Amino acid sequence: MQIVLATRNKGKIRELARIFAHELPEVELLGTDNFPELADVDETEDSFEGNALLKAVAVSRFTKLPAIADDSGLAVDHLKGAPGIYSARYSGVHGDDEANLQKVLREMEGIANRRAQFVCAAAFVAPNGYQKVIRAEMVGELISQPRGANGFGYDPIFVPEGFAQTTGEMAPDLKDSISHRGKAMRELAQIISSERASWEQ
Ligand code: ITT
Repeated sequence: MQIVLATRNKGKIRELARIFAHELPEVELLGTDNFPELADVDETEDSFEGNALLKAVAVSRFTKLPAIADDSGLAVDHLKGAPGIYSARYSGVHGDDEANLQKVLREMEGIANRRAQFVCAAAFVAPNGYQKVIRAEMVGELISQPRGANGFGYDPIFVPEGFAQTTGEMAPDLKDSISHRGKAMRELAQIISSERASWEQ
């Protein structure tokens, strides 16, 4: 069984490959690199779920294969949910993790309420029109000095509830076991497996 991962984010690709190797070892995951003609998908929806579906539909249509997409981000309570769906381009430059993180830190300077959550919408779309979207979250707090070189994005400033380490300091398997992406993708993998008859014809 082949499924295309509809993402160009290297940090996500690493995590998705790990999670699916565990959950659906019989699946061969193809990256978007296998399809050089594939155009970038504009994320024009106003929700994580909407954008995840947009990406998965576009990639499944183009490749004629089932596709999985992840739309995710950091929602900070004091910033009324920002950067939210704009997490990848909060500083103005898409994918500049360091600049995005520094912008959040500047906006949180001196702020006592540091509660935030990572959100992931995981979408699966098959060529026969089958669609599924799962959303999951990981709650925690923002620190003011980045720590840890594992992970990507905002991981160096995020400490999950019940832990002392940032997700940037955690061993990859520990992050996967509690993360927004781990939870959403494990649930999605179970559905992909149990509903195979509905999306495979
Ligand atoms: P694709 O659309 O190609 O998948 P992207 O990076 O543009 O890649 P998103 O629009 O979903 O993807 O943005 C996700 C951003 O949210 C990502 O760039 C990080 O800044 C942040 N983010 C999401 N999950 C994260 C995690 O587990 N750890 C740290 N930061 C995360």
